[in-house]
Amino acid sequence: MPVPVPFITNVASQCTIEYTNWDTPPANPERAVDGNLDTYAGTAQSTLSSAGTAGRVRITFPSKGVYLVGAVLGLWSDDGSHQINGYGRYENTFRYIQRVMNLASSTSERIVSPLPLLIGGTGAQYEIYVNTATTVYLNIYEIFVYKLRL
Ligand SMILES: [Ca+2]
Repeated sequence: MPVPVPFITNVASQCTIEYTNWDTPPANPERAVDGNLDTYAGTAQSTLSSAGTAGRVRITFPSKGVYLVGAVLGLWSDDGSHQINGYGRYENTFRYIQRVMNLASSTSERIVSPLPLLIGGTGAQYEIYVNTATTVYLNIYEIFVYKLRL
């Protein structure tokens, strides 16, 4: 008989989530952690005068541990292509892990799932980068934070 796999709960709603560096942070941040893939926290927006970071999504875990982190995002801009960089937080230091998404230019919303991050630490961060002067838009449909072990 197959052994049942224990259900791992998404603890994103227990995390502290901050939207840093955005000109306009999302108006309804609670919708990023409401467990509903159809609702989004949005629309975060930044206008850049040159290539750079449009904004960050910082996730602080409810406690230190090993977590699998993912998201469903809607991302677009008036010009340019995008990168999403993934960081882990270890105590109060953010460390770059890897680029979790490369996206060609799109002037209409495109819904994507970046590569998941496996982090042993205290938090995670997505950094949204654009390669030219433009306005960038982000809708965060859902953030997933699965605690795998203490
Ligand atoms: Ca949602």
